[in-house]
Amino acid sequence: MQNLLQMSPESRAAFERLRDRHAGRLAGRFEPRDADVFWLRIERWFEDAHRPLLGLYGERDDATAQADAIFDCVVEGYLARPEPLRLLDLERQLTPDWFERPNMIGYVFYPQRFAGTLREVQGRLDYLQELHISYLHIMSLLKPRPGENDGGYAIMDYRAIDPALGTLADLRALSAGLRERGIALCVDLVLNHTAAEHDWAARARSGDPQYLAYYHTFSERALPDAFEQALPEIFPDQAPGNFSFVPDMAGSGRWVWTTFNRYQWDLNYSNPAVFREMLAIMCFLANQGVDVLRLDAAPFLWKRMGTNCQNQPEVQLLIEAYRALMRVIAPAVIFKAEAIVPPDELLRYIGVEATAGRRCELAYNNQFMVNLWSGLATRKATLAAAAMHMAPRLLLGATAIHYVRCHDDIGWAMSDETLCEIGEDPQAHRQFLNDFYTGRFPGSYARGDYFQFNPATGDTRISGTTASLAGLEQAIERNDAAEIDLAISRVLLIYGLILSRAGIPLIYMGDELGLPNDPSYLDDPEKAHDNRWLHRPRMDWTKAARRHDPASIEGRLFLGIKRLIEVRRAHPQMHNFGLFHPLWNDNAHVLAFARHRHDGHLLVLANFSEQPQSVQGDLPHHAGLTGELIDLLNDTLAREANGRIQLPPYGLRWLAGEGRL
Ligand code: OTU
Repeated sequence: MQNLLQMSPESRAAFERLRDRHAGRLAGRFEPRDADVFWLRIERWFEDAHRPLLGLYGERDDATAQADAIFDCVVEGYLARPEPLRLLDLERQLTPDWFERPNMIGYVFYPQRFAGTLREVQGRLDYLQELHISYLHIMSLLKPRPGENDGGYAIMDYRAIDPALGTLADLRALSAGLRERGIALCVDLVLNHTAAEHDWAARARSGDPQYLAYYHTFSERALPDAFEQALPEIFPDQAPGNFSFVPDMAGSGRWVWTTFNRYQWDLNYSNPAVFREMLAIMCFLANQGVDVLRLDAAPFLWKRMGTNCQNQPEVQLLIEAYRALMRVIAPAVIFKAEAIVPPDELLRYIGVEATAGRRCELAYNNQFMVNLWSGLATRKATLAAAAMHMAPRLLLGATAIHYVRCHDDIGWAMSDETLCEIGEDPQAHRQFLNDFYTGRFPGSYARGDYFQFNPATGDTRISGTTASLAGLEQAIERNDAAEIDLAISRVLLIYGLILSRAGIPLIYMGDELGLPNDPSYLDDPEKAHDNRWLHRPRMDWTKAARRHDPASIEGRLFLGIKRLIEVRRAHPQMHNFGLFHPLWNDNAHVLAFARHRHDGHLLVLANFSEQPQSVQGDLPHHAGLTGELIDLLNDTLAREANGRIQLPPYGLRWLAGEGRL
């Protein structure tokens, strides 16, 4: 009632219409309390959904009918929500910080590469539980187009599972199995584009005007040419340009907007029918037991002439509308923005400050990821420290995914501003990192490859697994025990750092065993042109079998990461909801930051060099920590005889103490 009274007259009218259309149906289907739950939730979120919908589609003559149709879809979603998930909705509403807790540990893989079918994945869940995984991102689940499919990011049917992996029943069984183990399931929602073979695309191709309006298509080059003026290329060497000519389309052929590959057709979100279709797909996936929807390529959803067609304000309206509507249907479900964009842009994707609770709960912290690799290459923490000073100090109900690498390449998207601030020339620094991580820089230990080298601009990105980029592959090949030690310490340092931060740390499958680059993709004609497959190796279960042997490389990494996870889980300071306090200190090799909560205080120190380092003894005082400090990772006292705090090569310290907020 409260929320109803606060609605704008327009929203209230739309709400009343919805009630007239559906009150009887809901009352007929549910116990009174479950019908009430629907009306309470929709009252709460109506305005939050209606306002952005009017912003997006309000100028249309049929705006009212379009909005009504979208709200009808919400009723259908709620009616279809299965009972165990309805209970989960209530549980998560009572535990809104469920994804912000210290026990959240993420893991990501291609099911085919981890185990095989979804049933086979289910058979391997014990392995994940050993690492206390509580968030599992399974990529590439839905039915892709046949043949080349961009690693599963070209979907032909959003309501079917890739037949090579199993069926929808298998997905439901897997998600139920995960739920029993307390593991949330994240699935990609590829919402920027469909495969060219999707039913909508097939109808558009045949000239059906209703479906032509689902995509951005052009009979002549004039508009594409005008757009191209300001558009970058995402895959310049495998898919140059942003438009593809489809010769048999609507008679004489048309140009279709294809930001990524020619077989990935960008959807037209200025058409409310597209919005509604994707909402229905979100409901469908949520109702199969998906907990986290990863909004793939979110920045690209809205096009505007004269811009790079990324991060347009309408993208945020789309996210806000989807966010509010899904909260009515499935409050257990959260959104993760896949937006690999500069930090100030990124903050618009998650709900911070004025937008708290209205946008995505999660977003990848790409900045921290690239700064970790930059830190290892330069042996300096300066860039990561400078970037941290720009980050928000307090997050509530939203947080970051911290990761070391993912299935994509590493692009050096650190902000130019921060690079200049620490005295680095942005272009020269990126060039150095490219040289370093492809092993071209003298003395580099890394074994990576260029990804999408663009001769026009000199831009490139990097492919390679964590182990290979951190020097393990080379050290093993040279049989150099000291180098192996260092490489292992590097991997543990960067994984330790993502485990030190707020939010969800995300392990890429196989990094915990040091899996090296896998060049076998070159033998597969569907993959050979895309060297991101270099760092998407198959799980090596023979190596995994050595994970409990502390003398093996696999054991040192696996047990090392596992221990960090266990310490993290045990300490409330690791909860996302706390104050974050980045710190400068007197040693450029050492990254320092503090985390404060009413129930615990922590100073994190990380040494990016292969030499022992130390920092000023009064750093804890500057960080707001008092009294005796205990290192949670080895139970020792922190301060040494000379008053300085010592760190071993690539050392990480988690110093806990008393403090003030
Ligand atoms: C995403 O990545 C996926 O992670 C990729 O695997 C897909 O190929 C792609 O979308 C298309 O579906 O540009 O280089 O800001 O950086 O969406 C990878 C977001 C990408 C983009 C991101 C994209």
